[in-house]
Amino acid sequence: MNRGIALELDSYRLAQHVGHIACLICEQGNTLDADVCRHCFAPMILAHQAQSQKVNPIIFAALGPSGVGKTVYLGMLLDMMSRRPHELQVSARGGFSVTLQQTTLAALARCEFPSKTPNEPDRWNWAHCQLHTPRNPLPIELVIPDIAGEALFQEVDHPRSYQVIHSLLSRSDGVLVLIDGTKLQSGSLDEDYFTMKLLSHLNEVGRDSKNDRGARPVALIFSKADQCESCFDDPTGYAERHAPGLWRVCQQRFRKHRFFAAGVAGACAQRATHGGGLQSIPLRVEPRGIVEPFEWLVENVI
Ligand SMILES: Nc1nc2c(ncn2[C@@H]2O[C@H](COP(=O)(O)OP(=O)(O)O)[C@@H](O)[C@H]2O)c(=O)[nH]1
Ligand SMILES: [Mg+2]
Ligand SMILES: [Zn+2]
Repeated sequence: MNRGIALELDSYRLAQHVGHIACLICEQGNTLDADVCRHCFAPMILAHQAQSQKVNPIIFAALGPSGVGKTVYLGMLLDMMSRRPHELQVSARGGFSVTLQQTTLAALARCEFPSKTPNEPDRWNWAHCQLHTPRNPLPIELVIPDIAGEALFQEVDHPRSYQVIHSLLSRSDGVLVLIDGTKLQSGSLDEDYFTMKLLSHLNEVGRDSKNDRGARPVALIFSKADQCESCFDDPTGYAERHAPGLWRVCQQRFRKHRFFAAGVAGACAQRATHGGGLQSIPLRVEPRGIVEPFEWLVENVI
């Protein structure tokens, strides 16, 4: 004889949550108790915090291939901006927004670079901050994630394979593109191709209307410039000489763009790893050119 048992259906459990909230990044609906968006895996805390302010935050994207220095740059940038006494300041909203700067600065203090950003979107660090500018009496909400380079290029090669990156690229109000200055210096054309590919893709997924394409401000930053000093003297001239393809794409397709150079380490050494490879270790922390691209971007967005 069979005995009946009661099984709660998934759909019935969902019905208990009558309220829905739209993900801040992909704008798809989620239940109120979701931690990460079920469509794109962006943290739902961003949507909850944004809802309390009534205005949609501005979104910046930091882009570039894996190993270009996105994590180190963003961690240092957020830390420097949060400690400034005057002018443009940044303050974190929620403890999770401090994690990126905390892990970066803790690693540098141990004479290490932070570990590689995982590929899974739910393991990325997102910073949700308030910008305090002398011009605006009210703070401006800003969201900036630290994404993985492999995931970014997978999305560029196979559009919509990473929904979160697709949404981020379409929704972002300003873009920081990092280019490895040391690789360009050594004559590698890979960086030039990578960035051209990225910018062409960015141009295609531009915000809302077609007229708007090319109006989005793009700050192009030569990273690790501490290892190639000539970047600092004239970043635009450096782009023209070492990355001519990229330079031309910027002239033709992005009305608002500017080249910058940035470096976090003052001096680096190489250490042999157990696997037989070499690992770069920062001997000194000497940030240069970190804040300027961000300030320029903010000026052009708000
Ligand atoms: N010399 C120097 N090396 C850097 C700098 N930033 C990053 N690097 C090197 O680049 C590696 C990758 O940096 P990371 O920020 O993790 O790159 P991401 O994959 O783009 O996030 C680090 O492990 C360092 O070896 C810098 O400012 N100066
Ligand atoms: Mg990273
Ligand atoms: Zn989403």
